[in-house]
Amino acid sequence: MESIKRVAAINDLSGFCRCSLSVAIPIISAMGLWCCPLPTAILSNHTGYDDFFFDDYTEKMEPYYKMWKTNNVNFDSIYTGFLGSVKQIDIVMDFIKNFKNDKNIVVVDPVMGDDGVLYSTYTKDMQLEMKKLIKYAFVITPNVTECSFLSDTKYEGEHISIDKARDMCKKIEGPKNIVLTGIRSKDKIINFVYNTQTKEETIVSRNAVDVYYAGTGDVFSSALCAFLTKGFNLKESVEKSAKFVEEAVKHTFMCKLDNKEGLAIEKCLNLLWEENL
Ligand code: PXL
Repeated sequence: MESIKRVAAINDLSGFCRCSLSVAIPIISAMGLWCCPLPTAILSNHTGYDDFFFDDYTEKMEPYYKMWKTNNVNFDSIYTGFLGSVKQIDIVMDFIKNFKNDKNIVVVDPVMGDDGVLYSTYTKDMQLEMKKLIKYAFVITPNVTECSFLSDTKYEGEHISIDKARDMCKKIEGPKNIVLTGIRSKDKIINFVYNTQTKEETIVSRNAVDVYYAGTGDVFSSALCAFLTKGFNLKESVEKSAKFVEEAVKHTFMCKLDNKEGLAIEKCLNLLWEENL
């Protein structure tokens, strides 16, 4: 009997916008994996809109996941994304201590900000706490803004040199691997993959489309987590995830859709099925 691998996805549920759990669930499921959500907050829409309803789920998270423990549930990977408070980051570390074993992997997307600024719900203390959480990760997937905050480096835009990318990654302590996403270079988007132990580095570049879509990082990290859970190595997983994002961006751009609403992944999910990428 073939078992279905499981991903514990710790992220918010934003009802309107393709981000966080609203993309993690379909992407992970489309790849034949079982996505088990642990919500961190429930929002009407993401915080990039001027107005949003935000229901913090901090107090519920522990009793929720303790039932998973009581019911002897286990996971092949643990994937964390948007977190709404310092306490929540601590709860996620406890979650990892409870569910990490010697086989499963931890993917931390340190969702903190974009374009050089932290998201409106993100405090300085949360930033410090995130530096602790990333120590548990097999891989983290910061964008240039998040990498700057995590490495205490001045943000100077998305057009950074590989030397600067490497310098920032070297300053980040804890995770085994870093995939620094969204570096811009002429008409390319570069993902800089850095192994903090062997110092090995890989550059994965794709064609850029000059529009920013909300939740693109969540789409990339969800796919990356799923490919890793399926057993692809990090380089293959980054290549396939980056290719998927490029296809989704091209499709969304072609359809002239609102960039605040995120990537129109619905008609691209078939690409994730088995050998389509
Ligand atoms: O895509 C990152 C993200 C996730 N969740 C929420 C957000 C954002 C970015 O704005 O607001 C609630």
